[in-house]
Amino acid sequence: MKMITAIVSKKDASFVCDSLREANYAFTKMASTGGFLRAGNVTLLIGVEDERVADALELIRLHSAKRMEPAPYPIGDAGAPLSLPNEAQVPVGGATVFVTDIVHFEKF
Ligand code: 2BA
Repeated sequence: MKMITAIVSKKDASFVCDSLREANYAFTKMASTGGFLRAGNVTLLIGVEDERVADALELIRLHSAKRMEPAPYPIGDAGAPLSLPNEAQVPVGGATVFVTDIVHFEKF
């Protein structure tokens, strides 16, 4: 058995969780905060049988891949040159995933 610890952005968390739920994975969802940017993110603890690890990772990858999305410049942003379009492409999403061996698993 393995424990997948997946840190995903808040924006993607509900999509990742829905897909895991639909595929019958048991998991725990925790509100967390990035140590560097101090922005909120979501940490998922997913205990899975070895043979289901790849499938679970694929679901996480599918719903939280790093991508570029348009974001509007703040209105009245003094730093934005007038000639720029009113939105910019910013990186969003992405997941940090750890897969660890579980030595012992029990439910009481
Ligand atoms: P990512 O590397 O994609 O990390 C996103 C979030 O995943 C992190 O949020 C943290 O909550 C978690 N995480 C990443 N690596 C981890 C690890 N080895 N152990 C435990 N948790 C981990 P933040 O810490 O707020 O970082 C947000 C983004 O800032 C990072 O995105 C990275 O692009 C950048 N970053 C983080 N630390 C940095 C540093 N020391 N110097 C420069 N940039 C850094």
